[in-house]
Amino acid sequence: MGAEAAEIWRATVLTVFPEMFPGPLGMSLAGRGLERGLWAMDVLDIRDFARDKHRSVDDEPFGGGPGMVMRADVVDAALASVEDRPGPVVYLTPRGRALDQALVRRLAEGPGVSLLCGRYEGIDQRVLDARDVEEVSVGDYVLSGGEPAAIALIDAVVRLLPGIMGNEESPAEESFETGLLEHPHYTRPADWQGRLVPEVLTSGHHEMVRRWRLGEAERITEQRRPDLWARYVKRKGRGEDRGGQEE
Ligand code: 6GU
Repeated sequence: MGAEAAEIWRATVLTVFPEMFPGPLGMSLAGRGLERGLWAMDVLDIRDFARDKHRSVDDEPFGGGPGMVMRADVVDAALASVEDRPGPVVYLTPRGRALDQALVRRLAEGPGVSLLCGRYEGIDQRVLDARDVEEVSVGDYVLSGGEPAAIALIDAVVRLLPGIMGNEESPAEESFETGLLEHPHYTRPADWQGRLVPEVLTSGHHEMVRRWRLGEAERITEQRRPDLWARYVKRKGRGEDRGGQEE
């Protein structure tokens, strides 16, 4: 039996701002995991794939208009350099499918991901058509580049990897895995400026605490996120034990 060394989950980032990485990913949970070799990250500078002496990665848009467009040939060379890496290639763009916990889970279960970060107005469409690239957005607002989105995606994936979370709650218990927003949390002091902690939480009655938290999570989800609530109610009606986003 070949004792194959398990490959660790690897993020490969393609960016014109490599100095943005690891950034926040070098700290806290993700940073400790990186130091301990529980995951790995390679950051490639797209500018290194430029061919001309000015190392230009962008040019004016055909048809006119503001901003610059990343060149197909440069991005293609950058993507060619990662094509043997395991896992999908994701282009971070507000035009993409919304990142949700289901996609995060799917990526965490795979061998890794290559993340293409765009800057400027976008990337020449022809290279996106020519290569197998999944477009992913982190929400309905515009960032000045894909880098903060890549950091958010990697953070969300890495915290699900084996060994990262330690003694903390299992991901199965938390928001978006249950399909509900989180219940409120309280710590000492029990009386803060006359505001008291809900009595049930100091009762020591674990089943009552569990039921109270579920009730609060349901109340808050129904109030704030009718979209999540409708899905939760539907799944509960079908007797499914796990909420959250479907694959
Ligand atoms: Cl993935 N990129 C940029 N530039 N803006 C975004 C985004 C991504 N997701 C939401 N806004």
